[in-house]
Amino acid sequence: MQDEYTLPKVWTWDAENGGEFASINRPISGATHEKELPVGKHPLQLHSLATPNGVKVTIMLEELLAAGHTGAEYDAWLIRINEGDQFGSGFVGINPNSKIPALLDTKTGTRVFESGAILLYLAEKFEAFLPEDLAGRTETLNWLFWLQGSAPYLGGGFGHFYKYAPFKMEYPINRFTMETKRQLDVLDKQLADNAFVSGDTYTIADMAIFPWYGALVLDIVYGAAEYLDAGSYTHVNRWANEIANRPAVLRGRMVNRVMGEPETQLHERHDASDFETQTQDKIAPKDV
Ligand SMILES: N[C@@H](CCC(=O)N[C@@H](CS)C(=O)NCC(=O)O)C(=O)O
Repeated sequence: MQDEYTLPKVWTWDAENGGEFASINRPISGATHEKELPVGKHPLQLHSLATPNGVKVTIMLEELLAAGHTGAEYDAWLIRINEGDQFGSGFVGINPNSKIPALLDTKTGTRVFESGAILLYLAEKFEAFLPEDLAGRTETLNWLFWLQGSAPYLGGGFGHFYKYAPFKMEYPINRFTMETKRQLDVLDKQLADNAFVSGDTYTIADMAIFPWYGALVLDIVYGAAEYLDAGSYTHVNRWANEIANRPAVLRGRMVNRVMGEPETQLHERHDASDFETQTQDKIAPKDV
């Protein structure tokens, strides 16, 4: 048994806590340095990284383009969160919460932060991937909000203690494994009766949930599929495989990606042709 933690009267910040993210986590908000954001040629300027939260948005943008919404052309700029880019003054100006993804619609000057809000903004702007009838729209938003509330238990809870904490601790791993499996069971039951998460059609709810729970069962995040017995969630697996093979999803997962095989990494995306010419294997063959 690990030593019990004796609470001090008042908590103080121990910057070197040994955890994977100790260098970027702080108990205060706001910018640490002045840095303007670059602006590209398209109305939509995305500042992001290909984490599950970031990928939700690049999947949506690629799906919109694939569906013929040419107004969804976008520039995707890389925010390296482990180097502190999210604390630059320009980024904090479009997201005071200093977390990717963040979007600026230069046509209207609208800033959008929180990945769920970005998906909803784009769905409403282009009238796509969100049912128009109130009942269908509400069911889609039920699942979008479900994801935004649930994923922190998967990422900040299970993923953190299973993979990133400085050592393995039974109590938090048990607690968050229990909750993660409960959430997978919720999804599995929903997908037993529905082709997509909110019904018969593919919506922003699928785009939000796939990068977390789809990636979990396909063993793309945390390497925990065996530990969670992820194969037993057969309906989640069926749905995840189908979504993973959509061309727009394959492209969306490449944008702002800085890990994995060089041909899967498109650090910045400014044009549809970048997928063919600007991946890391093409632009920096020896330097990746
Ligand atoms: N609820 C937010 C969560 C965003 C989030 O946690 N982003 C992480 C990467 S996945 C981040 O930017 N972390 C940087 C930091 O915490 O400093 C959303 O859905 O957009």
